[in-house]
Amino acid sequence: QNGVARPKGYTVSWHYNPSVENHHFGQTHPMKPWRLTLTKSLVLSYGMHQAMDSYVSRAATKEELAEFHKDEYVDFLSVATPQNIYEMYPELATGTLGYSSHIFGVGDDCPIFDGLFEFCSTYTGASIDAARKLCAKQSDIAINWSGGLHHAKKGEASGFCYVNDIVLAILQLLRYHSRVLYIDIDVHHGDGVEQAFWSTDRVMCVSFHKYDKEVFFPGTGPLESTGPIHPDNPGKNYTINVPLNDGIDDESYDYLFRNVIDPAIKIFHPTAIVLQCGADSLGHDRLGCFNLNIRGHGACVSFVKSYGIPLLVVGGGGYTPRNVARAWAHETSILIGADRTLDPALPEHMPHRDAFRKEGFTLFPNLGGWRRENLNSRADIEKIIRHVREQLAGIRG
Ligand code: ZLM
Ligand code: CA
Ligand code: ZN
Repeated sequence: QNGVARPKGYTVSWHYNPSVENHHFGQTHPMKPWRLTLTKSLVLSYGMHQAMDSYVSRAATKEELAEFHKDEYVDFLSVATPQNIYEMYPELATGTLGYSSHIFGVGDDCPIFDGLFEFCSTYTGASIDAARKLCAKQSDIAINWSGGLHHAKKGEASGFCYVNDIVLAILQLLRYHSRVLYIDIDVHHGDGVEQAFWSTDRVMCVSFHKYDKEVFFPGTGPLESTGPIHPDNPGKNYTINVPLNDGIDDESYDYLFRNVIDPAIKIFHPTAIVLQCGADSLGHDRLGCFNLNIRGHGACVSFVKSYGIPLLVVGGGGYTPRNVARAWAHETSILIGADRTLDPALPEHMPHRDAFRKEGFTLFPNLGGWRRENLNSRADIEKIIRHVREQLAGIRG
C-alpha cells in the first residue's frame, strides 16, 4: 500500500460508521448495504483514507431527526420491529395495502427490518456530522457514502428511504450558510428534498432523473415543475428538474450537466453545495436505465468540485453493488485530487476482491453503449437547457 498524499490547500473529511453494514432490507431487496462494505474496501485498499480526515460518525438522536420529521413518525421508527409491527397494525398482515400504505409508508419498498432505527440514525448521523464539519470550516469537502436517501418525507418512508439525511444536513448548513445548492444525479427524482425546500429561496434543488409519469418511480419532476407558481412565494423558480429518457450516455450527460449547473451557480451564488451521487444512473444498474460509465458519473463530481465551494457529498441509490463501489471509490479519488494517479487495476490485496471478477478487476469497466439505445435526442437536450436558462432569468427579476 503506497498510500495517497493529502490534497494541497484544502481538507477532505470522510464520515462513516461501519455499523450501517450490519443491516439488511431483506434477502432479495435491491438495496444492499454490502455496496458500502465494497466501497470502503476499495477506498482503504487504494490508501485513500490517508488523504482524508476520517471520522467514525455518531448516531443521530431522535431530537435531531425531529428537526425535519414528525414526532409521531420518529417515535414509530424507533419502536417498530418485524415482531411487533403486525400487532400494532393488523391491516399490514392482510397484504392488501400495497406500497401506498398509509402506515408511514411501510411496505415492500420500505420494509420494517431488525435494527431499522439504528440503520437510519447511523446514516443520518454521518450526514449531520459532515455538514457540521463544513460549517465549522474544519473541512472543505465532507463525504458520507452511506447517506443520500432523498425520497423520505416528513411523516413517511418512501422508495427505500426512511429518514431524509439530506434535508437534515441542509438544515444544519442553513445555520451558517445563506444559500445551499442541492444537486442530485441519482436516476430517480429527488422528490423528498425538493418538497422540503419547495417554498424557500435559500435552497435551490436540481435533480437529473429518468422521468416517465406513472411508469418510473416516483413519477414526479417534469421540466415545468420549478417551484410554487404564486409570484409572492420566494421559492418560485428555485427548483430545477431535468427529466430524461432511457439510455443517456456520458457525452450528452456531461454537456447537459455543465449547461445546467454552471448558470445555476452563477445566478444563485451558493455558499455551500450538497451533491447526491446516486450510482443507479450508471449503465448496467439493476433498477436504472441510463448508460453512464464510472468516468461519466465522476465527471459531474469533478465539475462541481472545480468551483471550490464548500461541498457535502452523499451517496444514494445504486443497485449493482460492485459498480456502486467502483463509482464512489473513483469519486473519492477525484475529491482528494488523486484520480490521475490511481491505478485502474484494482489492488492485488484487498478484502472482497473477488466481487469485481466479472469485469476483470478494473475500476473502469465498459458500462455504456450496448444495453440500451440513447433515447435522448440533441433537440431534447437543447430544449432542457433553453428552459433552464429562461427559468433562471426569472430569479430576482
Ligand atoms: N413494488 N423486493 C429508489 C426507490 C425505487 C413502486 C413497484 C415493490 C423496486 C423494487 C422490494 C423483495 C433511490 C416503485 C415496486 C416490489 C410498488 C422500486 C422488495 C424489487 C424488489 O425484489 C424486491 C421482495 C423491491 C423493490 C424491486 N422498487 C424497484 N423500483 C421503486 C422505488 C431509491 O435509489 O432513489 C434512493 C436510494 N418503487 O416503483 C412500486 C411502485 C412496490
Ligand atoms: Ca436525481
Ligand atoms: Zn435512485
